[in-house]
Amino acid sequence: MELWFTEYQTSSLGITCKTKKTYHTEKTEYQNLAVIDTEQFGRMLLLDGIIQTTIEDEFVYHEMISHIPLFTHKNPKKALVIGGGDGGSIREIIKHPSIEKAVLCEIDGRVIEVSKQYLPEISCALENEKVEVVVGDGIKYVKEHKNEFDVIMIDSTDPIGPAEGLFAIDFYKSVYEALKEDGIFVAQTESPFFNKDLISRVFKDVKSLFPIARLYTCAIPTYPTGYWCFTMGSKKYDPLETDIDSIPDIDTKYYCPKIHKAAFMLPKFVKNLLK
Ligand code: AAT
Repeated sequence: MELWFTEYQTSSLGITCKTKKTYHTEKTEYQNLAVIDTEQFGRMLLLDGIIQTTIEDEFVYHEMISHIPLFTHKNPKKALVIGGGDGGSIREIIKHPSIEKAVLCEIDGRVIEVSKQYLPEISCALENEKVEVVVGDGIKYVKEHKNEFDVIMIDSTDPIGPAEGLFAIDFYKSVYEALKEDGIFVAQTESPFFNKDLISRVFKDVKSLFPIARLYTCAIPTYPTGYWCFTMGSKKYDPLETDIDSIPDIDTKYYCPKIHKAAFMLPKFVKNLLK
């Protein structure tokens, strides 16, 4: 018997995948959590029926949320990931030799445990000695830390439920305060086709707080529209001025020095969202 999974991305559009196996389903304190295996994208982590990451395309998101800010910063030592319980962003951060400590603050401990069990390729660095895992609300964690991090990444679910506050200006203010004087933050900010108002509002908020605000994009086939963006706020370093010739060769599949700058070259309709 053929079994297919559909994520309803909007009320009139979805992505459908032929499945091979259901590894896990549970209702956690925060959300419905599932891991399924699909023909096209391999194992997939679902939260409330929404694709969070898949074995086949996770590299794009995790490399792009991490290496762009880490190589924009000249010497990142301490990094924080909010959300991202699958561990993919942490795995990329650990590839940077300058990193001394990487903290993961994920609200749902079950996402971490289930990722360790079924997505070892993604979660593999969570046991690294440089990594501290905190199970708790990222909003509270960021508020309680001042002047501490070089880079903060908001690797969050879509702006609903517990993640809603992670897209609010008050949260970005506490992110500003949790960063050191030359700190950088990046947030995943959804699809330029479907989330125009959100992208415009977040960019305006970030620009009102940080001297440098930038937006960059990449291609992620399993996220709505396949075209995704990240918003960066930086206190000192401009990613467009990164000396890309000095970026060392690290083990990546999407990110490379040329993409470091090319990702910021925006189509007109995306640029227009930032006016
Ligand atoms: N690495 C790609 C996976 C994610 S998962 C995002 C995580 O954010 C989830 O595990 C969720 O439990 C966690 N989260 C949500 N709200 C909070 C919060 N307030 N504090 C800490 N963690 C939180 C990103 C997927 C993007 C999907 C795009 N469609």
